[in-house]
This record gives sequence, C-alpha cells and structure tokens, in this order.
Amino acid sequence: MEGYIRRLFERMHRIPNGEKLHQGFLELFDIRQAYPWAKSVVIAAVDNTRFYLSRAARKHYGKLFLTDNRFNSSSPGRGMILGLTTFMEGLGLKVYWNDHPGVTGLRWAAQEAGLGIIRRNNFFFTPEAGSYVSLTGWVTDADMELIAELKDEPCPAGCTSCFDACPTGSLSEPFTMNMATCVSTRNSYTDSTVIDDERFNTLNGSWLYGCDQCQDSCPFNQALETSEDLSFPGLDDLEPYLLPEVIASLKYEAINQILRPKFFYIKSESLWRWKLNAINVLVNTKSSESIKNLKKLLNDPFDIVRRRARNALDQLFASHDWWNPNYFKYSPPFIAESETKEPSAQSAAAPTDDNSSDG
Ligand code: B12
Ligand code: SF4
Ligand code: SF4
Repeated sequence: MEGYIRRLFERMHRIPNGEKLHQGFLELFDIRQAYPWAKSVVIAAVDNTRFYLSRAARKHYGKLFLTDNRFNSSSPGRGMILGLTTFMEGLGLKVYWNDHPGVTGLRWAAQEAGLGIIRRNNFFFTPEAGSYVSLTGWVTDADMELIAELKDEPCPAGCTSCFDACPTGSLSEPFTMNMATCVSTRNSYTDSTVIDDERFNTLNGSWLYGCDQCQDSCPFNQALETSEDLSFPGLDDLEPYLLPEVIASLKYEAINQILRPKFFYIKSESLWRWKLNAINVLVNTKSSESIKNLKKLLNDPFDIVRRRARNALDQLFASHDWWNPNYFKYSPPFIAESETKEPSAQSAAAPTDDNSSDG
C-alpha cells in the first residue's frame, strides 16, 4: 500500500486545508499498526449494476448508496462477503473486515490486486461493471501470491467529461478532488459546517444524498450493458419515502426509522440534515409544489430548518412571476404562526400531509 500513502500525501498538498481534511485517512494506510498479524489484503468488488433503480431514485441518490451492502444483512453483496469470510476461515486463515470505513484504501488495494483500474475521476473501474462496484477488503494472516492481470484500457487522452460534469468544481484535476466541496460530502458524509452556504446548496442540483455526476458522465460507464434484472431488497418499500417532497413532510421519528438505517451517514442526532437536503432539491427543481412543501417546514422544530425554508421561499419567490397565483398566495414574509411555539411530540411511520414535523 506504499502507492496509497504516496497518493494520500499528494492529495493533502493539492487540496486547500488538505492535511486537516485527510488526517484520519492515514489510518487506512497503517494496516500493520491496526492489525499487527496482517500479511495480505483480499479485495472483492461487488457489481451493483445488476439492480433495477427507478429514475426518481437515480436522480436524487448515489447509486452505490441505494444498493449499499454495508450494514445491510439482507443485501446480496453482504451474503457474498459473509460467504467469502467463512470460506477463508474454513481454510484456517485469520481474517478481519469491516463495513465502514474499510480496512485500508480500497480503491488502491483493488487496483493493486488487478481487479481493474483507477481512472482520472478517482473511481475504481472494472471492465464488467465500470465504477458501479462497491469494494470490501479483508486483512488476513496468510502470505498470498499476487496474480495481477490488468486488461482495461486507460482514459482516452484529452477526455474531460468527468471534470466538466462536476457541479462544484471539486474534481478539478486528474486524480484529485476536494472532499470539502464535493456534493456527496456535503449532503451525506459529515455534518459539514458550511451546510447553509447558498452557493453550494444551489450547485447540489437534484442530489439529495450522494452525487454520481463524475461517474455517470464517464464514457466507460455509459458504454456498459447493465442487466438491472434484480430488485435490491427493501428498495421498493423505501421508494415512496425517497422523494424530497415526502421527506419535507416526514416526521423525524419516521426519518429515523425508515431512512436512517439505510443511509447511515446521517446520524440520528442530525436528522434535520434530511430536511435541509430536501429543501435544497425543492428549491433547485423549482415547481409550484416546491412552495407548498417548503411552507410546511416553516413550522419545523429546528431553527436551522425554519431559517433555510424561509430563505428558500424568498429565493423562489424572487425568481418567479409575482402575478402567478400559485406563488402569490405564499408571498413573503413567510412567517409561520406557530414558529415560536415548542413543537409537540408526535410520532409517525409514514409520510404525512401535516403542517409540522417533530424532532
Ligand atoms: C473517505 C471516503 C469518501 C469521502 C472522501 C472521498 C475521497 N475522494 O477521498 C467522500 C464523503 C467525499 C466520499 C464520497 C463518495 N464515495 Co467514498 N469513500 C471514502 C473511503 C472511506 C476512503 C477514500 C480514500 O481513501 N480517500 C483518500 C484519497 C487520497 O483517495 P481517493 O480519492 O480514492 O483517490 C485515489 C485515486 O486518486 C488514486 N490516485 C491518485 N493519483 C493517482 C495517479 C494515478 C496514475 C493513478 C492510477 C491513481 C491515482 O489514489 C488515490 C488513493 O487510492 C472509501 C472506502 C475505503 N476504505 O477506501 C470510500 C469509497 C472510495 N467511496 C465510494 C463511493 C461509492 C463514494 C460515492 C460515489 C458515494 C456517492 N454515490 O455519492 C461518493 C463519490 C465522491 C467522489 N467523487 O469520490 C466507493 C468507491 C467505489 C469505486 N468504484 O471507486 C468506496 C471505495 C467505498 C466502498 N466500500 O466501495 N467517499
Ligand atoms: S461526487 Fe459530484 S461533486 Fe463530488 S467530485 Fe463527483 S461530480 Fe463532483
Ligand atoms: S470521464 Fe474521461 S477522464 Fe474522466 S474517468 Fe472517464 S474516461 Fe477518464
């Protein structure tokens, strides 16, 4: 994994505030520190192009999040991971793996193992499933032989499709990216301190959780012949709850029960993030329905959500024809009557048309 640490240090120097942002990743390199008995790393790439995903889900969610096998005991990928773990243990090996963040830098390890290549957008690609593969790594106590056989062709000279598609300019050069400004970080990974930055909120476009633009734009993904013949377990039931207008109306208890287990980066103490993400999408996709749904959030128990909803309504109102009756009836100032009152405890397991949502 020497190559990984070299690339990591390069990243630290190329990105503003890079050292601080990437400090925690040093642990991904230091495998022997964490697992002194480790001798080899085994990597598996699970093909996620086999699953059917609706257009609405693809528009708002990263595909690898929708088909995530991490912490999901009913996913087919998890079955394979457990099967391989049992197989290796059956051979008398000591093995260890974890769902997240993984035992090492998995893209680099997968490339070293000869499963595919890392392209300029930093994604690991296999010839069969492009970058829509999720990676799992095991450390083992056995010396293993590396039989690497790389067959995939490199990125065409002069191709910039992924850079051009990145809405935030986070992917500004080959093999680098600024995770602080990446849509995926901002709407899923961390409780970023810049969540209320209007410029980035606009650039998030229709992405509610994750972002696939630098992958979808790549010719190596576009050329894939995907089967999409499998349903991902649980996704059909989840489908009605994935839409921004539904999330805007969902009670926090329902978000905690329905969305949090699958989309685990947003923790139970930060569920208001879902509302902020929904607000961003509602504003960016601008429909008269957006106004109705945003107005519901003026009564949200969280000040940050109420504030953002009010800004969003002002923003939408400013960008539309004053005389359109759909907008006029919600004209500013967007002050909700019950805004100063303490919200009552409510519970719900399904979407609701209520004018409020609980904390
Ligand atoms: C931290 C992390 C994030 C962070 C930071 C991302 C980052 N780029 O570092 C954030 C929250 C932004 C994130 C988002 C996403 N992530 Co993420 N993430 C990780 C994690 C935990 C560590 C990544 C890491 O090591 N970063 C350090 C930097 C230095 O590495 P890197 O960006 O991957 O860059 C590599 C290349 O640039 C290469 N490189 C650099 N220079 C050169 C030069 C040459 C010539 C070559 C060949 C290579 C090369 O080396 C670098 C190190 O491997 C891994 C899991 C793991 N344990 O590996 C998943 C992982 C990388 N994420 C994954 C996914 C799916 C995503 C999302 C697509 C989710 C989504 N749908 O929104 C987004 C995409 C964002 C993006 N454009 O990368 C998958 C990627 C699968 C794949 N096929 O590549 C992984 C492997 C998780 C998994 N278990 O499958 N992620
Ligand atoms: S995930 Fe989206 S924001 Fe992040 S680098 Fe890729 S295109 Fe840019
Ligand atoms: S879009 Fe072009 S440059 Fe970017 S990863 Fe794909 S082939 Fe490489």
